[in-house]
Amino acid sequence: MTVLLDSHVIKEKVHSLGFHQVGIADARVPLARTEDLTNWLAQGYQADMAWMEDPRRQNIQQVLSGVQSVIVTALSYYTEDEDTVPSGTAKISRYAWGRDYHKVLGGKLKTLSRWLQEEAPDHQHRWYVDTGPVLEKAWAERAGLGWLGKNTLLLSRDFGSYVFLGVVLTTLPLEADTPTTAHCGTCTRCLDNCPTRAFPQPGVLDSNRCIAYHTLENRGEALPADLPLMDWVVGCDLCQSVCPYNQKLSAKEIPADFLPREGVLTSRLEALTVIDDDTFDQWSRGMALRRVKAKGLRRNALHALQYRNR
Ligand code: B12
Repeated sequence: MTVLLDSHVIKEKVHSLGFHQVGIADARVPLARTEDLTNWLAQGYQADMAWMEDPRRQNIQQVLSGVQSVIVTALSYYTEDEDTVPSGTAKISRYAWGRDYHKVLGGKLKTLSRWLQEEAPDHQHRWYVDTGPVLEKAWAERAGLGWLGKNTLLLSRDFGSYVFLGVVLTTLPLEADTPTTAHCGTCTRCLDNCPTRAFPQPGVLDSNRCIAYHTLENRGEALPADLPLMDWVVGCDLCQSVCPYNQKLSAKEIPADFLPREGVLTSRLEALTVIDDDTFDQWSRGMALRRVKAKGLRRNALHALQYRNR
């Protein structure tokens, strides 16, 4: 039986895989956001993430030649657990509480791509979750999943910003969705709650000042001495936790994969300053925080403690 592959059929398939949101963007029209990326790079806001300068990120046709559509998916990772922890406990951001989202979304996107390959064998389909030179948030915005908030994250009324994004680039021509309007209004809670003032203007993040950047991507031996980590050791949620759209979310259909694993809400900063490689290796299996590595975690915990006690 031949299935007619139109946008509707594809979206049904995406939902059947457990994704919470899906939208389709026309890949033939260049993204206006590309110019924003150029400006962002010119300001040096990528800090040491030189891979952000990959020219393919500016032109999706260089990622997959002949790409006509971008299928953008979102999966919520919100759980009802409180993210407030007792003093002296290390703070680990929600995205890293459970199973590595690259694995969770990657599994689903692989299934989707294989299905597309079977149904449309004359076309090419390529999936990414975080791993490719693709402006995922900007494509999600164009595909109508939500708007880019003042904290720069993709945000929607129904799912807030605690969503992971994944994309499938395809040479299939598909009916595209319409972008939504932005609904941050005059609210500036995310900007005001950032202790390092990492947003030079609403909607623009300077990674050099971002706690998440320093805990996750800074590969230096030590962090800048004057950087307040506020006890964060893996990522940071300060510009999300205060967002009004993240307050009343339903965690009913969140994959069990994202429930907090042992230690993510209870590890003491002191203990993490001396966590040995083997213990970290055991603990971090299958988790996104593995990327920080034992050495990075020790560095972050030490910095957090030193900053507190200075
Ligand atoms: C690099 C990166 C980072 C960097 C830089 C973050 C950033 N904002 O760029 C660091 C390490 C800091 C980081 C942190 C986090 N990240 Co990250 N990150 C990425 C990555 C790989 C690329 C993002 C990117 O393209 N940045 C480049 C800049 C130019 O993009 P941008 O900020 O969106 O820039 C736009 C605006 O600045 C705007 N703009 C530019 N100039 C101007 C001027 C004006 C006036 C206006 C209004 C707008 C504007 O246009 C730009 C282009 O779209 C994506 C995955 C991907 N492949 O897309 C994940 C991704 C964005 N990260 C994600 C997550 C979960 C996080 C964290 C929440 C993790 C955590 N808890 O610590 C934090 C959030 C910090 C934050 N507020 O952004 C998710 C976000 C999901 C969502 N809901 O949006 C993504 C999409 C990964 C995924 N597949 O799910 N991340």
